[in-house]
Amino acid sequence: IVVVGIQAGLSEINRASFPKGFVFGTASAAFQYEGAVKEDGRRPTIWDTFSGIIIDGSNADVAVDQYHRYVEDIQLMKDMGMDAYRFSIAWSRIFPNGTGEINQAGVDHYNNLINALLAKGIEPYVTLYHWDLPQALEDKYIGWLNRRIIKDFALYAETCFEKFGDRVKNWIIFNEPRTFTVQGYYSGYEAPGRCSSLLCKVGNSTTEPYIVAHNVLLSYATVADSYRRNYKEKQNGSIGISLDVKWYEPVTNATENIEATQRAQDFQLGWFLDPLIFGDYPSSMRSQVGNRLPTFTESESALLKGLLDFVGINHYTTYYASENATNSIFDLLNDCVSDANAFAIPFKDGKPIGDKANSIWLYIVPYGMRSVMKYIKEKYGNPLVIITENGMDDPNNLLTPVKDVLKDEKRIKYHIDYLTNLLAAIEEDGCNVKGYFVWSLLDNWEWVAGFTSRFGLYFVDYNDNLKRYPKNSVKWFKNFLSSARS
Ligand code: PSG
Repeated sequence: IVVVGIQAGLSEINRASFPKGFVFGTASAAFQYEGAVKEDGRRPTIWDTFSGIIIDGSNADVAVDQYHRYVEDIQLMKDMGMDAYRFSIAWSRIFPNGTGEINQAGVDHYNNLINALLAKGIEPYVTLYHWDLPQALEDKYIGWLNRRIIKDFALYAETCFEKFGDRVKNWIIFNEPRTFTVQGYYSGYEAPGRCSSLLCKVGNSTTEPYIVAHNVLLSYATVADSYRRNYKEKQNGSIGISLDVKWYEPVTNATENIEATQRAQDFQLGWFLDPLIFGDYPSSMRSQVGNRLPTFTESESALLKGLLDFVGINHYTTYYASENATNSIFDLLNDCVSDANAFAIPFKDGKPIGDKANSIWLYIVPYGMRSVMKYIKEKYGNPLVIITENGMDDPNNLLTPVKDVLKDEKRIKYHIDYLTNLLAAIEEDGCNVKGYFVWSLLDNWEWVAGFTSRFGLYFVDYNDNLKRYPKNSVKWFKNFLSSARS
């Protein structure tokens, strides 16, 4: 669409353009937001102890201090007219040692947060695992590499259903298992920093990612089955997972590139969604990975199928895919797909696929949103989808005055263009989508990028007591959301 102005009234879409009941919210994660890492009984997670590179040398001990400022932050959501807030619970606040005794102070904190949201009419969407594994379980049995984790994770999840499920109706069991599997156990760039290259002390990049993913899937099945049997009816909620999905566009129409593009998608979305919908890994994965890929028993496979009430999709960007197995640039671009014998980059003939945001991997390609939605509809039988993350970042430019950083017209255009494509997917392609969450409410601690990346609708002043300031995109969303609901 042609963007003629920044006010929603002047762009062609607003809330009323979306189907009845469509939910708009912002998203966050405990480790990136809370801080207060030593308070109220919380014990360390694998991200507190992570010894890999954080590019600005920062840590998340304070982060953006949401642990203490959630009342103020909820008011910011309310000011925009947001319907919902997606946040994650820190496992190590509920069970500081991963298992064993419940920490009541941790339960109290999330009760307060949930009650404060509901008091303002904001619906909580709760992620149970956004990468912050209690260090105690890493020490005890190497965390996700050991099947023992299934039982401990199920205890944690059931405790959350038990304590919060009377008020929380939307559960996202895992955030982006592919990202933490690949970055934590293949490249080693993220916690727990295991890999076979010199970067890591221990690990095995060729086998561990597949073992971890397998244990994550079995954990999902155990938890979702328990929710369905013991809580769903009583609590009347729904349960899903958030998967990171780039759109892959074949770099040319050559058959080998089209086939490579399909393999790249199988190794990304299919790795997790095929088991959860069809009961097994994609056949391309089984043939390419061979005996390094764990297998499901018949009963596991039967259990996995049909346990998703919705599919959460975190979508940001689109890359070109081609057949080509060997290139070290893989690691840099967060595309560990060498087993897929597919190569994906955001360039063709040296030209970028779209405008770049700040993150090295984030190119702006709005039509990818529509393509991903259509692909999911066609391949997986039109399941209910929620966009659990979409957004873009600006650099933390220390020389630009705050008042200029607040002029984020690029972010406004990003959301207009992605939302327009999402709407087309719903209206013209018949995709079943019921929500859109912006990553993120506030600038926050962006993992390896530390504080150098600003994804927020609100700016956070790291030099002045973490004060929050609305960027222009806040005004845009406020206007967009103030239109009458359809
Ligand atoms: C998501 C998508 C890609 C890379 C990283 C993420 N991609 O397409 O290459 S991580 C994801 C995460 C959240 C981050 C946010 C922005 O769930 O915690 O802060 O996106 O990176």
